[in-house]
Amino acid sequence: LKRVADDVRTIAEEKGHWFPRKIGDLDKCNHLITKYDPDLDEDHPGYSDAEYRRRRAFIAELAFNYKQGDALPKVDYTHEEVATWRQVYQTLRGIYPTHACRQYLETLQLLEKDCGYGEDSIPQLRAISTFLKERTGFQLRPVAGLLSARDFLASLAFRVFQCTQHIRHSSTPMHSPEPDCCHELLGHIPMLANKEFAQFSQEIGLASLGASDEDIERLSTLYWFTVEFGLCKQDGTVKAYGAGLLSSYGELMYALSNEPEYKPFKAEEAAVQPYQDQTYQPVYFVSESFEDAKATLRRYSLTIQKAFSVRYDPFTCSMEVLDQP
Ligand code: TIH
Ligand code: FE2
Repeated sequence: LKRVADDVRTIAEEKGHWFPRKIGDLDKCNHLITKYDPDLDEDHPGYSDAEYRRRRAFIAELAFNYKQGDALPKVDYTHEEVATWRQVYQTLRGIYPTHACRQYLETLQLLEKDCGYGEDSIPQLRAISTFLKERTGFQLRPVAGLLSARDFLASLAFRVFQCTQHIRHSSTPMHSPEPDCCHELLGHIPMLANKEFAQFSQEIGLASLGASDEDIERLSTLYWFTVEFGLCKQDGTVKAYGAGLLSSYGELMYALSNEPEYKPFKAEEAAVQPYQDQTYQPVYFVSESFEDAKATLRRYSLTIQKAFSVRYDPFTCSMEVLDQP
């Protein structure tokens, strides 16, 4: 239950949705979406694998018990899990030089040098969070699965990225319709280690706080077509910067083939484009450059109308809310 009564009610609360005011409030932003669940969905490759389901439940429990400020849980990955990781790492690593954007390649190299990235073991969130915090101020928090868009975006406002810790089923290494550690570690982390990217991720988060349901829907769709599945031009060719592409060999190859449709990236258009979350995207948005994607997203975030504005105070890790009557 939320305690509102003893707070002074501001315009922010009267006209909009509750949102976290301090970093510890992220403990309340844990509403999961149960979609593609290995316990409930017959199409999930783990559905008929009791051991996989037990493992998922165990790792999910680590996230459910986590409170802001706790040490990040370490997972002792099994041989089978490491074998899946190795296969994913090796295959993707081979095509990154030709398929990933420059910014991604730069930080991936750093992660390999300073953070234990490699095919032999699955890096732990604890070490990565320390690395990120020094580079861009982002920190990680474990999450049991797919979060509601509102909760997920809210954490970005605090430079907190919510990461799953389980791995995809060994039978589907080249694509997973749900996030797993391959997606977080190979898709998101290298991008979050880039200063510019970290900044616009936080800006999307700030824009989401207290926004209407319709604005959250548009913002999360925009997030989908950029942070998850964005392409950009670099040195005359198209490269991937979206995490959902950079963690899926199958979709990365497909996205940069001549099969899918490309549209020039425009925020207003991408924010309302219907999307596909069970298999490859039929449409990708290509921006003129990485910098252009960033500037466009930032401009869009500023157009979201709210009755107040927020500013993050990094000293107290809390939001300053400024009413704008
Ligand atoms: N499809 C991605 C992968 O195979 O790594 C994972 C996800 C991206 C976006 C949502 S789930
Ligand atoms: Fe993601």
